[in-house]
Amino acid sequence: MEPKRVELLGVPMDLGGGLRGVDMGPSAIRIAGLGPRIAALGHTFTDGGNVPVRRPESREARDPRARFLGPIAQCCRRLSDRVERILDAGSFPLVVGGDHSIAVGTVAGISRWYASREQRIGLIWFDAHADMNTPETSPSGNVHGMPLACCIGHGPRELTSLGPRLPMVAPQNAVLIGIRDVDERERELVRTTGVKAYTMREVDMLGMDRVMREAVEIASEGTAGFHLSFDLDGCDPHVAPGVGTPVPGGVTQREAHLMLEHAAESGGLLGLEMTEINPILDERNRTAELAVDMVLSGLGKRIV
Ligand SMILES: [Mn+2]
Repeated sequence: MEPKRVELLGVPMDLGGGLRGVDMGPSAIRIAGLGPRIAALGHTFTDGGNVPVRRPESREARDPRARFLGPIAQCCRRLSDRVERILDAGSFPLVVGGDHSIAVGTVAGISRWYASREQRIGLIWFDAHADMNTPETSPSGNVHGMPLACCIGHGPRELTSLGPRLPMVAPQNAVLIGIRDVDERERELVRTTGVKAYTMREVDMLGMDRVMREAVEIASEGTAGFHLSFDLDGCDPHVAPGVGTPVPGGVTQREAHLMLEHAAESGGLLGLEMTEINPILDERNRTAELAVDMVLSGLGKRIV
């Protein structure tokens, strides 16, 4: 793989989830050696610092159907601007959360940059959950259960409108991988929007190799390439215990590596994002270390 200039942005946001702690994700992944290990691969690494985020203590949740929507949208707007500037500089955006609601900002930034060149982007979303609730369907009102819906044009206007157009990503270029816990009223959106969903059943039956080959094809069809948004809870809790909402029956460490290796080999990866690392629930930082391993595979690390 060609050497890249990789720029890290941390987004210490925990406004979108129900459990505290994912705001420490960016620190945990830095402590796990992210920068030096990316540099050791032959890339140039820059740490762009953190995007400022409001503390939940300083704000009221307000709308119970979309808690902290205002400050989340504000953070996503800042993040999207930073991501655009990274692309302007010819660098590769690597975003580390924080809860998964930050993906709206990342996707908005990448899609805006490509839209100004009259190109669209695809999206691969790795997750135990579909993240396709809306304020109308969400049982919890936690915005981290809504970002994929927002990226494909459903949800609060404060978030869906951050992109260059509505939707930021065409549903037919969006792929979900690894889901195994979908809310009752969320199902309909998963079924009807045109997003391709590879549940754990499909991963089991087809194998990650075929799933990822197909996913890359779908996300690349008519686009400049794709962003990969990786929620650590997509992995099995045995390998990634430090996540806010663990769900048994996830992908193995090796399957997750294979996914990132395919993304790297496709040549179409436009941005990469690691979310939902919760150091409070982790065991000696192993989930952050796993996230670093995943990033390295996504940036072209091979076994031999
Ligand atoms: Mn998620």
